[in-house]
Amino acid sequence: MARYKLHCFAESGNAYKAALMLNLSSADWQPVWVDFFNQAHKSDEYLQLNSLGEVPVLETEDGNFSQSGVILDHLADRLDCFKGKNEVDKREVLRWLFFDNHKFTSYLATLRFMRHFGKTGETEVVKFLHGRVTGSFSTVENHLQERDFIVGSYPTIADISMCGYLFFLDEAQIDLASYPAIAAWLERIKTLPGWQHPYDLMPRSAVS
Ligand SMILES: N[C@@H](CCC(=O)N[C@@H](CS)C(=O)NCC(=O)O)C(=O)O
Repeated sequence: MARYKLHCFAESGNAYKAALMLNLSSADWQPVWVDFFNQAHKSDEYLQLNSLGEVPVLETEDGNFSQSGVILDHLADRLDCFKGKNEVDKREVLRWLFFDNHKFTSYLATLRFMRHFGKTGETEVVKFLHGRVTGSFSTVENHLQERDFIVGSYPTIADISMCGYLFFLDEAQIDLASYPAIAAWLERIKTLPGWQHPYDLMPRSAVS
């Protein structure tokens, strides 16, 4: 049995953050597919695993963890990689994890869901989300003009978290042409040994 079991589905950028970390770290892991589009994450069985009713969950020898940021933090500690190298960088990693969860992933994931899976058309809500996404992209673009990775010269879990939905940008209908520093950063992430696209790393639903 693998050391880590990741409850996930390939369309999930949040699950991808954990899967990518596991793969980049050469960890012994296996995916456990969650039938998200049939609401498996709201079943009694799944709620026993994660009372938040969210994907991902990582099963480990220390216990089960949910929230991708918590999972990344745990793995960085346990596997001793992709951590901040000093006190300032450690806080910088946390700063960007919070930013990602609040302003970056949250709006982008919802925008992509509405456009690609919900097929809602360009409603007022979609237009609002598009504005929030492009605003946060500008912030990240400015930040990355000065550095190769989120905290500086080396990759950390902040990069792994922030890039979670950026390999689905076609589905979100966001064009990177206006964000060359983000595009270059993504190319750097793709060269890390063990990088794979989310659709190659986790089981995919038949309906997506
Ligand atoms: N902040 C959480 C977000 C997790 C999340 O929202 N996951 C989605 C799938 S990508 C989900 O399970 N949504 C179900 C729901 O919101 O009820 C994390 O980083 O893990």
